[in-house]
Amino acid sequence: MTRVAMLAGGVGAARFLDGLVRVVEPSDVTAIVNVGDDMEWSGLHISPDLDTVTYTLADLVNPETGWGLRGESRRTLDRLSELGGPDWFMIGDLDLATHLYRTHRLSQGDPLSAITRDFTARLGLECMITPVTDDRLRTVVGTDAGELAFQDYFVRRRASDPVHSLRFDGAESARPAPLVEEALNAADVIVIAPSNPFLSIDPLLSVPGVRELVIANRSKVAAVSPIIGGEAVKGPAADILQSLGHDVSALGVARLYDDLAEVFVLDDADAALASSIESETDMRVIVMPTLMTDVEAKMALASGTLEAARNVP
Ligand code: FO1
Repeated sequence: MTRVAMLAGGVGAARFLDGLVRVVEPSDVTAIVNVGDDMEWSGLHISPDLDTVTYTLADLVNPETGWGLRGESRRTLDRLSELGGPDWFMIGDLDLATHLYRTHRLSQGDPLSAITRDFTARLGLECMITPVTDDRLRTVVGTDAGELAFQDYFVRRRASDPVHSLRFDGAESARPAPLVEEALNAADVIVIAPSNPFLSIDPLLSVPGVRELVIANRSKVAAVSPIIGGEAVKGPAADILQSLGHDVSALGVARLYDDLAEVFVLDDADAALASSIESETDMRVIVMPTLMTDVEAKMALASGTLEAARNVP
C-alpha cells in the first residue's frame, strides 16, 4: 500500500494523476487542488482546476483542450454572446451543469470540499479530490496593464502580459480544507505535480500551514519538472520564469523547490542539468521520460516517481 498526496494544478497534474491511479489503489490517492484560478462567471462559481482533474480521471475530459467536457457544444455561450453577455471564457453546455450544481450548493452554505467529494463520488471516482481550502483564494497577476484577475490574464489576454508579481488574495486568512493536513501527514509519498510553480503550486503553498507541512515531510516529497528543454509543456511557466528573473530551465524550477522536495524528476532531454541541480541543491535527481503522451507514459512516470521517492538512500 502506497498512500500518495499530490499538490495539483490543472492539465499537467490531471495527466499525472491519470497514470497514478492506475499504478496504486485510487482510494490511497488524495489530490490537493489549486483554487487560485477560480472565478465568478455570470453569477456562477467556476473551479477550473478541480474540474480538469475530475473530468480527466472520469475519462470525460475534452482531449483536444485538456479542460472542459468531451462532445459539448457552445450553443449556450453563443446565445449568451448574442445577448451581450461575456463570451471570452468558453463554458460548454455540459460543463455548465457542473457550475450550476456547485453554485447552488455553495449558495446553500455547503463547503467546496464537500461539494467536490459528492460530485466526484457521483462520477464514480475512488480517489480523493479536494480543494486546498474552502475559503476564498484568488491569484492576482501583476502586469504592465495593472493587476489582473487570474482568468483575465490567462484566458482573456492569452497570458501575453509579462508577469511582474503574483499575489494570492485571501491566503492570509484561508484555512486548509478538512482532508489536506491529514493527507499530507499520512502520505508515504507527496508529489508536486508537473504544474506551473508560480500559478498552480505557489497558491497551494500560500495557504497557512501547507508549506510548513510539505517542508516537515520533505523526505517523502518528489517534484516533477514542468519544464522540458527550457520550455513549458503547456502554458506560460517559461515566460514567467523569465519575467521574474529565474533561469528558464528545469534548474530554475529545481531552485524553487529545494526546501520542499527530496527528489526532483527531470526529463531525459535535460539529463545534462542533473549534476548542476545535485550540486546546487539538496535534492536527488532522477532522470526519466516525463512527457505524458499516452497512458503507458503516464503510468511509467507515476511509478518511476513513486519508486524514486520511496527509495531513500
Ligand atoms: N482555458 C482557455 O484557454 N480558454 C477558455 O476559454 C477556457 C475555459 C474554461 C472553462 C472551464 C474550465 O474548467 C477551464 C477552462 N479553461 C479555459 C482552462 C483554464 O482556464 C486554465 O487551464 C486553468 O485555469 C489553468 O490551470
